[in-house]
Amino acid sequence: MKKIKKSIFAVAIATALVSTSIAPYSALAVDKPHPEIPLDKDNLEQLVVQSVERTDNGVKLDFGSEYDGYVNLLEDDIAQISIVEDGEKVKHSPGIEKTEWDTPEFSAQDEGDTYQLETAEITVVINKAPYGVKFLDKDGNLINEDYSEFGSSAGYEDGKPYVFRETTPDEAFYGFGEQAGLELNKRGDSIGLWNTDSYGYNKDTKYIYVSIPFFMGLKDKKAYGIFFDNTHRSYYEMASESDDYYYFYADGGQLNYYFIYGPEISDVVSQYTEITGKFNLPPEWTLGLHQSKWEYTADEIVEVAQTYRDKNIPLDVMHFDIDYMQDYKLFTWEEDYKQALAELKSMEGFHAIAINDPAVKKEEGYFLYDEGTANDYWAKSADGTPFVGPVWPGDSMFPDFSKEEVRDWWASKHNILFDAGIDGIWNDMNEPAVFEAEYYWTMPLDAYFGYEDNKILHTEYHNLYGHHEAEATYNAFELYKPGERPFVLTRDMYAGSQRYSALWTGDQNSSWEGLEMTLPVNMNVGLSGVPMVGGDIGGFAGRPDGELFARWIQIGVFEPFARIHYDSDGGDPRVIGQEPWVFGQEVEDITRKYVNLRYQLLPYLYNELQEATETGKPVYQPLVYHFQEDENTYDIYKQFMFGDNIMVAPVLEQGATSVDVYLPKGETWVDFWTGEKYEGNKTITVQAELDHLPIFVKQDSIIPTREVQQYTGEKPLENLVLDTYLNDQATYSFYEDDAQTQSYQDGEYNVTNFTVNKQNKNIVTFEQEKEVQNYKGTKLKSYTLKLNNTEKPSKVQAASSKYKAVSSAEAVKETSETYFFNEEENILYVNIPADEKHKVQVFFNGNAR
Ligand code: MIG
Repeated sequence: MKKIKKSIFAVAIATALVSTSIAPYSALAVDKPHPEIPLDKDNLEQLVVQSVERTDNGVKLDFGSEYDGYVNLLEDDIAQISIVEDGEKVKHSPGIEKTEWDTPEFSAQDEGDTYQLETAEITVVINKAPYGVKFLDKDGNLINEDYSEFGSSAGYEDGKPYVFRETTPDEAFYGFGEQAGLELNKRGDSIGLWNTDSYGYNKDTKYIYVSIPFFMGLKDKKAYGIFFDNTHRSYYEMASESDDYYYFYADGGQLNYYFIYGPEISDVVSQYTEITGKFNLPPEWTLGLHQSKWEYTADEIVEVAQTYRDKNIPLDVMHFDIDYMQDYKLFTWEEDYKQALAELKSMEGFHAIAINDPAVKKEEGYFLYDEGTANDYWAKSADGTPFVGPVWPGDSMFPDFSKEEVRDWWASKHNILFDAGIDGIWNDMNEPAVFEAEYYWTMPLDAYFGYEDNKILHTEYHNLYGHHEAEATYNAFELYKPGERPFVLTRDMYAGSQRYSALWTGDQNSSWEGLEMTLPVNMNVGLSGVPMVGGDIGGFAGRPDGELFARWIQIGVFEPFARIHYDSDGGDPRVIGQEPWVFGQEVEDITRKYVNLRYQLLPYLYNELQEATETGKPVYQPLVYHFQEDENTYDIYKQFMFGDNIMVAPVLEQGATSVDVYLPKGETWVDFWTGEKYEGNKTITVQAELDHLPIFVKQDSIIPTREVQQYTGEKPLENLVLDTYLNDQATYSFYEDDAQTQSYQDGEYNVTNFTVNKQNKNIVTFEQEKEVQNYKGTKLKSYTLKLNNTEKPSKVQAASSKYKAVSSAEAVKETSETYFFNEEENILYVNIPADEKHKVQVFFNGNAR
């Protein structure tokens, strides 16, 4: 079971590392990245609780001279566990959004050998000698406990905070943000978190761009989460050494983690995103298709956009990669790109996103350099001078985003992009990446941020650099586009960055492995509180052939963030592009088919994201998220749920024309294309020629869809199609707002609850309840109830008004109170006025009265 992953630091020089919080900033700080420093298990110091002091929200533990411990109860199902140096305060990282909690009711009991804290949901049992904590559910079942075989289950080893926990072979692990690998369940893995520019990463690359120190354990069908709020490089040995334990530790910083009890995975994600914040609703145009290439010429950007329109493939956004800048100088424009942008924006329905890097060209006379220098805004080298390192513009400076004044300054420059017509910002290279092999492509470790009297070493700040840049960028929208919804896309994150940004998963390979990897990567990112995620469709590094592109676009359209993006040609004229039409007619048609499908599903996708803003739930979900009771789903990563009702089972193998699909237990599944029904709890083989993506819909569900548009907002949503798969009863709570401003936060939205019910074999009814009606801008005139897999009705009526039978689905759409039955497909279409107050009844089999 043991999987060893290759470390990119493997050849670095071994050097002792000094942490910031435990040891003060010192000249001993090393300047180079280092091979992983394993935890020395022979050097663990046993902590013994000397005395326990009750506090307002838990207890303070006295370990004698060196350390204090805290157990704070934040909610019935959240406990915060920390050990800090004597007298020191527990720090919140910038990843934390919520710092004030209403302490839940709890009881505290000294039991002699242990001390117990009990809320309505969990009991925390603190063992005194040696110190350890275990968590029980309200029935006294063990959820998770410390592992003390090495003499100590938690503490500091040579300045490194560590925690050992017990596990059993059946426990699965999920989360950890963005991790390479061809698996969903991270049991057996060695994981490291250190944001790394990892061009062309593969399944064995240990360090990629994002560091989210949060994971879940799933055992006995119950889930808990651990969020280790430590921004230093950290390590997770997830039963990689033994089936009996796992442990995590960091190069420095405090021992401080949140324990969250489910038992549902969804509860854990929801509570984790209470702590770190929820994603905010993006403008709807960002949910359309995006197209991008590094090194599009200015003309190509306009031509490609126009070709999408000519070929009737929907597209919303063109991206401007670093080529638009003068000499890679941030916040400058090459004139031809500025004109291309103006032209693009004069065409119907295009939005534009511009890349922005952190590295500021070191050049006197360049306003950004001059201002940053005058104000002392740059990250520093160990000797206190501004750090200079090469990136695209040559020698560059790095804004110190840890300072609020720098974030404000950074935000204030974005008018240069917005005024030219840019709608969204794409933050790249924010590891921060530096073209310096000696320092492993980032700054030296002894570089620092912050103020002279409050320095933050690079070792501590590294994983936060992208987070703070995203925050600054987000604030630029509040500054210049007040009332509009920001859209930031970033490559690097820490926990909580979802508050500011969407994530794209970096420079994936255009390979079958790259395609397959997008699934588990997106799923674990989603489980880590970041719902808006997607990878470069077709892959970034290299070029796909037509077959690979076709398979990629089929799942790409289900990624919450859907962008085709690819690497520069390096001037090689033989290299082909990666637009849908370069692979020939068949692939072009396949692309159109699936992009159309995405645009039809937009109301559904938008609703799913809206829920994510409230509960943190992922949109691109692993099956286990949904089917925690079905242990067969625990390791499945080649299929995913797109929201709550749709399951996608793509072809991921070259040349394959069929795919095995597991249908989870407890549901009936309907083949989206054929209407064929299957009972769950079995694996079926589905034919899947190149143009076919197997999709299954949960029986008894309603999927809100709409007509295809060439771009979002092309046509108002006047007719909402309720694609209904009915056996017994299906419901849907439909959310609608203006899809672009912040006014939904003032309550300007509508919620309508639909219920479609099979009363008996002769009558199906439709009802709506307008739960909230505060969005006055709605254009909705009618619903099309699309009843799949049904029979020819004899009559449709609402109260005394009889609906009229018409002869096509199109005719139904045009006239309210009509219906049409498609006999070949066994689909019934009923046009119901949006203001229909009565129950609509569909009668079958001569039951008309
Ligand atoms: O060193 O801006 O991941 O999406 O096209 C490469 C050029 C810099 C890396 C990004 C990629 C982008 C490219 N960037």
